[in-house]
Amino acid sequence: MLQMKTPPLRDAILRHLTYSFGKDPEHAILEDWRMALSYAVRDRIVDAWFKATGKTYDTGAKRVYYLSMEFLIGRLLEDGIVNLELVEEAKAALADFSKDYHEVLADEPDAALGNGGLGRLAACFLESLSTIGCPAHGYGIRYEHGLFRQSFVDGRQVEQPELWLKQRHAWEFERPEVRYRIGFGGHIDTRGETVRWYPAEEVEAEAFDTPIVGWRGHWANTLRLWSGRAIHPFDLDAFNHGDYARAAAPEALARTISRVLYPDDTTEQGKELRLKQEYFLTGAALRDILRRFNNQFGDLRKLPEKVAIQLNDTHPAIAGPELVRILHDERGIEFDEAMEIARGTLSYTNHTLLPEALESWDETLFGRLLPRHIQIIDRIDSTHAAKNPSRTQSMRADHQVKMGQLSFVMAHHVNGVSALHTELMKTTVFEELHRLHPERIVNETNGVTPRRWLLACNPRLAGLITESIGEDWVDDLEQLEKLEPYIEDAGWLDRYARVKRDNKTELSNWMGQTYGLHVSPDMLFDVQIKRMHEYKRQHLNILETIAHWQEIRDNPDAGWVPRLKLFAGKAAPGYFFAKDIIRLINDAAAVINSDPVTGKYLKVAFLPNYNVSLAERLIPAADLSEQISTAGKEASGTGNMKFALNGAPTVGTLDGANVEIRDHVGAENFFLFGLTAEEVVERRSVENHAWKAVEADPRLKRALDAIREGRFSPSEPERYHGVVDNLQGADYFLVCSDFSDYWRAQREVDQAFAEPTGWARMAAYNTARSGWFSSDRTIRGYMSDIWQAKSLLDI
Ligand code: DL6
Repeated sequence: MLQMKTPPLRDAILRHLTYSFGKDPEHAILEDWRMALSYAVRDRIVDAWFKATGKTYDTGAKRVYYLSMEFLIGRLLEDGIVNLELVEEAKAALADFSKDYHEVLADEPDAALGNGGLGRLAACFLESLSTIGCPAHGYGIRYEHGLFRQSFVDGRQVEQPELWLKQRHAWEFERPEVRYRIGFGGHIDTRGETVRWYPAEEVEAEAFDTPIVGWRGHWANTLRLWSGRAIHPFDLDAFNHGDYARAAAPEALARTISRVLYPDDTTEQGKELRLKQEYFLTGAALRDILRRFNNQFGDLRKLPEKVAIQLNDTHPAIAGPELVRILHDERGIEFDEAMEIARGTLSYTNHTLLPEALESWDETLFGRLLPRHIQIIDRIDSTHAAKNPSRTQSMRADHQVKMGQLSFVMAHHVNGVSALHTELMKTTVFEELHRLHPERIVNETNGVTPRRWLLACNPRLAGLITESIGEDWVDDLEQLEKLEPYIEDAGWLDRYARVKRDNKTELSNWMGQTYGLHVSPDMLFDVQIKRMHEYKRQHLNILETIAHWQEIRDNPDAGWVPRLKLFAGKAAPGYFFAKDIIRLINDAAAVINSDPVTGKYLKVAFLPNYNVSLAERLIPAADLSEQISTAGKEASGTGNMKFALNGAPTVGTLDGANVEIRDHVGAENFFLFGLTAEEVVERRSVENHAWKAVEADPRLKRALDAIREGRFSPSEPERYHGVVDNLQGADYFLVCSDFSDYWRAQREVDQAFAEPTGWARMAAYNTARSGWFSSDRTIRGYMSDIWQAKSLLDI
C-alpha cells in the first residue's frame, strides 16, 4: 500500500477547505470549517480502515455482522477527534484560523437514525468492536429523515421532520457500484424440488459506508447503510409526453423505502412499509455478506465458521428464512442442512418483553409481500415441531407470523440485555422454547462506550481521572476502581465535587442562553431523560414533583433542598397518553416555575428535542439519575449506566440493569424504592390496588386532585381527567402503588444532598465502580459466548 506522510491537521484543514470545498479562509462559513476539519480527520480514519480491512482479509478471520434497523450514532466528528487523540491539535488548528472548536463541533447535525436505547446500544457496540479490533460490519438503513424533531406549542409536543441530510454529511462514502435488487410480492414457481420466487416489484439497495474508528485509531470497521433506489430511475417516455410527475415516480417510490425511521420503538406501526424496510435491510445485508464470503471462502457449509450475524431485536428476523431461501432455492443445499447452516450463523438479541413490542405480522400481509418466505417459515415451524413433539406454541398461530419465536428457533444463541431481563425471558415470553433448548439463552448485560460517555462528554472528569490513575481506564474501564482510595482523600474529593459543580454551571449558563431558564448550580439537578412511555413512568416523577411543590407551599421555611427537575424525551406521535404526560409536565412547570413562594426551592423544565447531543450535555451535569420504571418492564437501560459513570447516583427500582448497577456501586450509593418484578405481578391481582394506594397516601391524593381540578390547566380543567382516571383506575404500571416509597426515597435524596461531602463520596463511588458497564466488556462477552470471534489487534 502507498505510504504517505500524514500532514499536520492544520494543513489538512486548509487543503480541504481549498480543494474539497473551494473556499478560502476569508469566505468560509461555519459549515465549511466543520466539513474541512471532518475531512481532515476522516482521512486519518481511512488509513486505519484500510489497514483493518487488509488484516481481516489476510488472516481469513471470522467477521461479525450486526443487523439493526437503528444506529443512533449522533455526531461523529468529536468521536473521531477524541479516538484519534487529536483534541488539542484540532483546537489549536482552529484557533489559528480564529475559529472556536466547540462551535465547529456543534455545527454537525445529530444523526438520529434510531429511537432510543436499542439504536444507541448499536452505536456503542460499533465503537467497541473497533476499539477491540474485532472485524465487523454494522448493517442498517440510511433514513433520509431520522427520528422527528420535537418542539412544544402550548406545552404540546409537535413533530417536524428531521433533516439531518440537509447539511453536508462528512462521514459517508457512497458506493454506487454496490447495489442489490430486493423484491416484493409476485409468485412462486415450483417444479419438483426446484422452487423459484419471481417478485412483482423490485427496488435496489445502494450502499453508503461510514468508517467507525476505535480508540487510538488502531482499527476501524464499517457501518454500511442501505438507501432505496429505482432500478429504472427515470421514465423518459413519460417525460417526453410532458408527464413529469410520472417520469420521476419510479425513483420517488423506491426512495420511500428508506425515507423515514418509524418513530416508535414499542408498538407495531406502519405495517406494510415497515415490513418492506425490514426485508430491504436484511435482504441487502445477506447478499453483501454472501458476496464477501464467496469471494474469500466459497464453501457455504463453512459459513458458521467465518460469519456471525447478530439480529438486533426481531426487526431483521427475516434473515432466518431469507438465508434458508438463498441456500436452498438458489444454491441447491438440502432444506434441513440449509436450516442448520443458517442457525449456525445467526444469533438474536431480545430487547423487550412488552407484549405490544414483540413483533408479529398478519399472515395475509406477510404472504403478499414475501410469498416464498412464508412457505419457508411454515416448513421451519413444522420441522421444529416434528423435532420437539412436546411443543405447544407455533410461530404461525392466530393467522400471524411471530417474529420472536422465529428468531429464537433460527438462532444458535438468544441473549437478554441484563441479568433480570434474561431470567424473565426464560420464565415469560420464551418459557416453552427455553425448556426445549435450555442452553440457548445467555445473558449479555448492556454497556456504554466510555470514549463518548465519559472521555468526550465530560472532559473535566476525564482529566481528573487520568491525572489520578493514568489513562489506561479509557479502554479498560474497570481500572476506575483504582479511584477508590482517592475518594477518602478530602482534597481529591473536593476536586471531584468541583468538576460536577463546573459542569452544572456550564449547563445552567447554556439553559439560560438557550431557553431563558435561569437556575442556580447549587440546586440538585435531578434528571429523567429517555423515550416517553408509561412503563418508564415520567408521570410518577411529575406527581412527586407536584406533591413536593404543594408541601413546600404549606411550609416554605422548612429548609428545603433546592431542586431542579429536568425532563427530556420524545413520545411516539400516535402515543396519546405519553403526549399528555409531556403536556402535563410542561403545564405543571409553567405554574411551579412562576410561583414566588417556592421559586427558590423548586424548578421544573422539559427540554425539547432530546437527542444524543443533548444527553452528552445533561449527563455530566446531573446529580441524580431517575430510573423509575415499573420493575420487570425495562429490559436493561443504558442511560442508567451513563449517569452512574458520570457520578450521578440513581433513584430507581429493581428493574433491568439497575439491579446490577446497585450491586456494583453499593446499596449505600443507590436510592432504592418500589415493588420488585414479582411483587408487581402480585399487586396487579389486588382488586382496586390503585384506589387503595391513593386512599392510603394523602400527598398522592392531593396531587391527583390538583391535576383533576385543573390547577395546571385552568383554561381547560378537564384536560388531564383521562390521565387521572387511568392512574386511579387500572394503573397497569403501578404508579400509585409505588408513589409512597418513591416519595420516601426522594426525601432520603434530599437529606443526603444536604451533606455535600457525603454526597460527593456517593457520586465518586458511582464513578469508581461503574467500570463493568463498558460496552467493551459487553462486546467481549458476545465475542466469546456467542460469536466465537477474535480480536485482530495483536496479530
Ligand atoms: O438493549 C437496549 C435497550 C434497553 O436498554 C432498553 O431497556 C430497552 O427498552 C430497549 N428496547 C427497545 C425495544 N424496541 N423494540 N422492539 O428499544 O433496548
